[in-house]
Amino acid sequence: MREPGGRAEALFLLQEARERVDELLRAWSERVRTIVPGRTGEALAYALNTPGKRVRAALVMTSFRSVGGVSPAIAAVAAAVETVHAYSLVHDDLPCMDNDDLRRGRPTTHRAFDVPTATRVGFLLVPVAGMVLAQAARDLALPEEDLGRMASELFAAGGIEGMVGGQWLDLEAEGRALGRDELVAVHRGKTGALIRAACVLGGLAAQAPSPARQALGAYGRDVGLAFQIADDVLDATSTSEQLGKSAGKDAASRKSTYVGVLGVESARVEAAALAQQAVGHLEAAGIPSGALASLAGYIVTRQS
Ligand code: GRG
Repeated sequence: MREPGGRAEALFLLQEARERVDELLRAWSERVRTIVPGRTGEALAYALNTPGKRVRAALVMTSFRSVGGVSPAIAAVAAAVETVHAYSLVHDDLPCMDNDDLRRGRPTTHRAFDVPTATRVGFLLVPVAGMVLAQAARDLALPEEDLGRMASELFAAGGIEGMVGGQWLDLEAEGRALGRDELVAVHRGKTGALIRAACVLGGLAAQAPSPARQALGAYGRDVGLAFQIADDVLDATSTSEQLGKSAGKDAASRKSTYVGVLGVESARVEAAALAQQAVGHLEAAGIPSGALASLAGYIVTRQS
């Protein structure tokens, strides 16, 4: 089996995703400001037009190409996934959740504006994601049935059986030691579900057959969990300057994490094993795995 790795390739894929998705999100920020007036529109643009690593975007675009997709319009699907992610970050940072001041190296939305505005912005980003996705399907000339499938995947991943459910469990568990199975459920929900959906959406946009989409989903499920384990490690081992968000928050809020359960080194080993396993799903399905292996390797060795 090919080792996950290829850091240079991963960095190239991320840079490409950043350039294309940032441009689209800049245009959407302008557009939503004409729809949502005043301070809320300004805050919406602030939250949407923001510098992320674009890991989810790179996963959409690379999954698409891995199963034969060729259109540059796939960047618009990636932008829709990043819009749901942007919503989650705005709400995650609110005082009623993680209560954070710093995100992507700048003040969180409720700090730059205020809590009611940031709360509205988070909710508004969900229908914006719907608009971005619908435009993406038009750009890709996909039939409405495929748009329906993509929307169903994306919003289910963002909902109670995915991101919202995982975050809910996470909040409820603060100050309580979770068993490993519970911790896996939190991580798969709050972080893994959207990452898995990113990969599946790439397959749907390419109109890949069901076995290929399932293999992408299995890859995404494993790298999604690996991503959050790596996040736990970074929270425990990095500085806020390196991360662009507050470090050391998990210990301060007595959150259960992989680092708490396994320690830093074993958590790293677990994340690397998941990355390997993820690539194995692609190989078993005969999907060219090089670029997705590079991204899996990046996800578990990243520094921010
Ligand atoms: C109503 C209970 C309830 C929840 C609302 C807020 C929310 C839904 C879910 C939170 C999901 C969340 C923020 C999980 C953490 C995921 C994570 C590790 C984010 C950081 O991702 P990166 O490193 O960030 O890709 P950038 O900034 O690079 O995009």
